[in-house]
Amino acid sequence: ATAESRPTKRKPTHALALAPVGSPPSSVDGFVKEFLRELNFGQGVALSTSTVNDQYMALAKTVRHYLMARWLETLRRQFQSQAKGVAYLSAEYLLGRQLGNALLATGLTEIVEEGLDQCGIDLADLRAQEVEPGLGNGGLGRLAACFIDSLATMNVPCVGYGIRYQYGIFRQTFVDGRQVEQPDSWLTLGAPWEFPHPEAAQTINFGGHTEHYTDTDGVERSRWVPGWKVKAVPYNYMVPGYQNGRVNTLRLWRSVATDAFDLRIFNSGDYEEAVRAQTYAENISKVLYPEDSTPQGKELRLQQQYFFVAASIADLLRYLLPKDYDLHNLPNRVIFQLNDTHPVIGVPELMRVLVDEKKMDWDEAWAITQQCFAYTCHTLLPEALEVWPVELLGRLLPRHLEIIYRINEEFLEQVAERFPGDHLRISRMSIIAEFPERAVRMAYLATVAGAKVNGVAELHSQLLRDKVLPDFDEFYPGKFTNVTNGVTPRRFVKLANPALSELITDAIGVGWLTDLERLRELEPYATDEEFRERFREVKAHNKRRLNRVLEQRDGTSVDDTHMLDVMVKRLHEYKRQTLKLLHIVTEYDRIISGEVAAADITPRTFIFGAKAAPGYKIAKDIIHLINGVGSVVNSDPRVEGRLKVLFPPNYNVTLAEKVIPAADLSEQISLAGKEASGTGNMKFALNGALTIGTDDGANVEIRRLVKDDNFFLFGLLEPEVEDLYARGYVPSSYYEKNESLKRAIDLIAEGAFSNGDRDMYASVVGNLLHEDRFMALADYESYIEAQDKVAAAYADTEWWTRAAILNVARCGFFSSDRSMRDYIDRIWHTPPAY
Ligand code: CGF
Repeated sequence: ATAESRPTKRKPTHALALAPVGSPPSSVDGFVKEFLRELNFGQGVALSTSTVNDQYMALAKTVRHYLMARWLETLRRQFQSQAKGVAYLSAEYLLGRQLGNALLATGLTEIVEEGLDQCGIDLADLRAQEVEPGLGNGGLGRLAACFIDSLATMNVPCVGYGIRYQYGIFRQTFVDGRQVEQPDSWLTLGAPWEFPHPEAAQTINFGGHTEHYTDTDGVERSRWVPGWKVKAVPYNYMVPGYQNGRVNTLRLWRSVATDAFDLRIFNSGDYEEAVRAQTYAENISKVLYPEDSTPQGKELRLQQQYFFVAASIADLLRYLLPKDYDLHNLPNRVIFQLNDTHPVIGVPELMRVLVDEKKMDWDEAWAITQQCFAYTCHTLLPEALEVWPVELLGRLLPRHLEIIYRINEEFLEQVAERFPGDHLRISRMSIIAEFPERAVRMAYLATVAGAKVNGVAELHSQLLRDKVLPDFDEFYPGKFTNVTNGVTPRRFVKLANPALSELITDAIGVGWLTDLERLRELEPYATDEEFRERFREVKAHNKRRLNRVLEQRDGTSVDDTHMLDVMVKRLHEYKRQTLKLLHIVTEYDRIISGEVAAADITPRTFIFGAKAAPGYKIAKDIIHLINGVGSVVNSDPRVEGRLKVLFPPNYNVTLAEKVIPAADLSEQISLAGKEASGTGNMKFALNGALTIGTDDGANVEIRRLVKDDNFFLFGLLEPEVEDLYARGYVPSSYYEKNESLKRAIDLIAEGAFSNGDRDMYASVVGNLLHEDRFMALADYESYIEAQDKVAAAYADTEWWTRAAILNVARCGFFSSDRSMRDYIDRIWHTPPAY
């Protein structure tokens, strides 16, 4: 070819570089081409030699391509418009599997199914290959995942910030009925949904000391001279909205050693020491702390908290704001939502950045900070409110401790001014506790700094104001508000329960998935016999589906003629798995004592799913007991198979998506005043299970909406609980008074579930009889009565189905879209930005 005919190598023009990338064609052919290309060029294999994992990886990356243009476009518009957005700070995101959600968001499911079929691949096999990122413990982490889903679907700008733990929540196995924890190696087979950006790493400092100096402008300033540092490397994840063309970002941080740090040690010739330093740095994001609701106060935990919050604040200032941005406008650009106290160290961090680094005046910086943070409290248990010893905080973050002291000093001056001479109040409200050791009360710091403080259900928010932070409520009128939790209907109805979703759409048309209150239109169908029949067919279908899963993973099954009675949640004394167990033992005792014939008992399969924190001894003993009871009940011929107890190990989001749609009865039986909200309760009701529950958390609102007749209420009310505590609670008196309770406890104590061994469950029995902090024995009688009503009601199939349909129809309120609207209206003021 002559020089003239040779194609010229032209650089892309500016316009081209800026043009959004195109998506692959949304056709079966287009998909297959793209998928095979990924398989060949991405995985380096031919279809004929590819493994299921290769195919899964290729599929995930192909689906990513379909989201990419929307993602880049979202980022571009966000930067351009600088519209106010949410920076959701959460140490946990319990995401669940990503593939199904991405397919749903892009509307590609059918095309992919058909395309894969042409390649001889079953989509279901590839779905099953995905290991869910278990980067959370329970409700709090799952809530964060629901919220970012809703914000993307509602077109609200949001970046989720968190930690990319190398090991998420442990994998639970049972050995002789006891919980054994295994590491959760979720990254081993590849992580196709993440995008690492080492070039955008942030340096995070720790330790050292502070210095005070006079600046060139004559102002007294402070600076932090850190002792050691690590690098925070961001990993981006797509957060696609539901079929709306928007993709928000979740940015999770991984810790690695800084090059400089390494180099210095390498140069000194100490190779071993250098490797140790590397490991030390990487430890920060190594593992999720498996404590739910009871923080352990470990140093590494504080390192994690500061690590991700400091990285996130620096990231936001560096990448999401234009150069020379006037930080006085920050409150118009971002609101940092503190998901519990875990990220509260972000408050002194923002102050440090503004005052020490950006040289802003303290008062100005404080005014900005107070508008930029809002705090969600998720608990009522005093032991769950995080407190950091001053010694530890000062050693790890000396400058932050100084800042906290100053915030506290100024705050207490205000308190003293308002309440002169009220020293008790001042010590009650101090951010620094003096006993049993000097420590920073993170919830107080968050309350003082936050523009708003919210609880997570009506009752919880009320108790928060009345019992946990009453002084603060008085001091800051209007600061406290409630936002009742919610769950995303995309994952927990559409993806988890396609059969029900289809039935709903057949009845009321499309649109309900993004406007869940429309489920109300189902109400008239509750009285439609044919609809009820179809509704029951959906449940039966979901039970069969669950069976296939259980058979495959554990070799167990649910009898599909049984009522499915489910209690899935973290193992915690306040949630009262023991109360559920006492009910099962009572049913068993009724049969073996001859009180009722097995044939006259409503056949039930009980499913438990629960992880116990590895150091929580009594919780682990309870797990052991559940398994003990299960193995005896399941194999006793006198029971005639009418009762069955299943405890599939390693309950997680993936299993929840199969268990919840199959359930008939949802157990929400915490002691009144102890469960902040619960979100499992919402998922069950939306999937047509009836609730047996106490007047606690969001149960209160569920019951109000579905109406009393369609909810099995039992137990003490919160004021009665308080009253009973005050009068002196004696659990053994209930044991003495109630014959069937006595028999149930005696059966356990005498070894009926431990081959006659009376020691095996002595800790649980002793705890119930002599301590019973959460009053299981006090609520036993009322619980059994309610369970008897459940059994009778279940026998009336038509009544039960009607009530189940009404539960679905009336629970649209519990969409996390509604929660987000409430946050937006009352706290964030971040309207949609397209
Ligand atoms: O947060 C919880 C859950 N354990 O993660 N709290 N914390 N911490 C509460 O106990 C639940 O009641 C609540 O639903 C959940 C999310 O707000």
